[in-house]
Amino acid sequence: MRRVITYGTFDLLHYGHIQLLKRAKALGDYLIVALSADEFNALKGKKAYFSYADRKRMLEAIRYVDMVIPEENWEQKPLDIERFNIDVFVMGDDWQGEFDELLDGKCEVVYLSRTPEISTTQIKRDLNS
Ligand code: C2G
Repeated sequence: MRRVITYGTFDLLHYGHIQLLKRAKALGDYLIVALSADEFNALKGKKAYFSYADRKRMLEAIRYVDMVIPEENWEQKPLDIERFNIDVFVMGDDWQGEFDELLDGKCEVVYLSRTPEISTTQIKRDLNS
């Protein structure tokens, strides 16, 4: 059982997120999503439109997602890798290289290409224009 993990806010869920989750799941058999808690989003300088509970509910409805856990800080990644016996850590390539050192030797680290034309920020901008 190859276990995959990925992290993110996943606010205003869109097909870029779905594409990432689909490709992440294809790298193994079980996909855990560490979903940024509202408090952690504040640390990231983000304010999600949907609450953690609502974002979690939406992710849990996606066929590629097997488990959703809270992401509460930057430091938990190596602990999560241990705790959930993770084989593959996956992020979009806007994070290219960011976690190589932190996870060195702990698991495979894979950066997948982002879906270029869509983002939560773009959606908000378009809706406000
Ligand atoms: N993503 C993507 N294509 C898009 C938008 C997002 O592939 N058009 C990917 C991102 O690269 C990321 C995931 O979807 O891997 C979630 O995106 P965000 O919710 O924006 O996550 P982020 O705020 O980057 O949080 O500790 C890591 C952070 O929590 C990542």
